[in-house]
Amino acid sequence: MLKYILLVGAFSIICQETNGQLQWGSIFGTNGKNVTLNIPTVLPARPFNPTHICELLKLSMQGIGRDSETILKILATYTYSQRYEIAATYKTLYNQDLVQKLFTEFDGNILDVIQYLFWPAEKMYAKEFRDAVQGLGTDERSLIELTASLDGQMLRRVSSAYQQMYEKTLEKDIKGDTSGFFRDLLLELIKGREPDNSPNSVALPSYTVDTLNRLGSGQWSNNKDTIRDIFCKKSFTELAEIFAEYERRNGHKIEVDIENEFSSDVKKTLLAVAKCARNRPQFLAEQLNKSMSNFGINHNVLHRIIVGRCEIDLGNIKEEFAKINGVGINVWLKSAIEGNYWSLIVQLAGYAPEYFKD
Ligand SMILES: [Ca+2]
Repeated sequence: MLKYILLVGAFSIICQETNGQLQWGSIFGTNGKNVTLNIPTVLPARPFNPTHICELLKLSMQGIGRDSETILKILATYTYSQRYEIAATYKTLYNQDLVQKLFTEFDGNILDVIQYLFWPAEKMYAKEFRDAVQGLGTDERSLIELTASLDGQMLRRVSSAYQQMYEKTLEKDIKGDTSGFFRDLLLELIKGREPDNSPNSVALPSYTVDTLNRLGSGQWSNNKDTIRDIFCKKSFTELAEIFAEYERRNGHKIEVDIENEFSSDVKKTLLAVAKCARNRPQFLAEQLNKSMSNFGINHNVLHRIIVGRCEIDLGNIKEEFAKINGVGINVWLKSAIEGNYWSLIVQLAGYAPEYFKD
């Protein structure tokens, strides 16, 4: 049984890699625009037999000693909805909370990852927002990353999850921790931008470029509402078209003007939105790369990017990361984390675990 599951797990990783290569690169979508396909690193694994998986988990956590290899392989092989089903089955079979049981088997930072794997994404991001504002000071970089990179629909779900979890609104907590135009931008962003497939997103980008160009040099900060509405409300797809048109008409990228017109956190927020509209995987790869400092790694950034994107576009983020850093996420992480923690993270990112090496 153990061999069977491991074999299935290995096969699903191979399929993902194959898919990754087949899907990789740009294709021309039906509307003639250049579209890059998202490459997840965790896909629904088939066959899927929750009862057999639970029996294997139970066996792996029985008695003294534990079979970490099997447990982590299972955690990283299945999608969120499959894990949800596994946990429900485990409860039915053994009348025990699987996550609580896993918590008794491991310790340290891996527990946060395990928790996130069994939470819906909006709950994870609500916790990440909470960590960014809670207590003295503010983690502006995280607020910018989260509000600039998440889809509008997700941000609306996060606001609702936040209220349920902390009995106060995300809006109120952001208001209390930030000020000025930076605060206005964040509050507008958490309302959620238009979705990329919205029928409203086909407005001519040249109209918006007209509006921006009419503001004039040095005047953007006197027209904050206009800037806010463009950067915080329009879909990423539409923004990408606006920025391309802006560059065509003005002879330079919009980022040059953002740099000149604003400073500090406002500038960083607008640049982050621009980057996400152009290439979100690249933006997230940069955030991941910056999460490592002389003080070690920022575990929050690592957890939310790996867990939050593994079923969406972590494959694309890996490609971008390798371009920036020169090595893969798996190798890069070896200088910061180790053991089961490292193993779970890299498997979620679609790498083979290499359990017994190092
Ligand atoms: Ca605070």
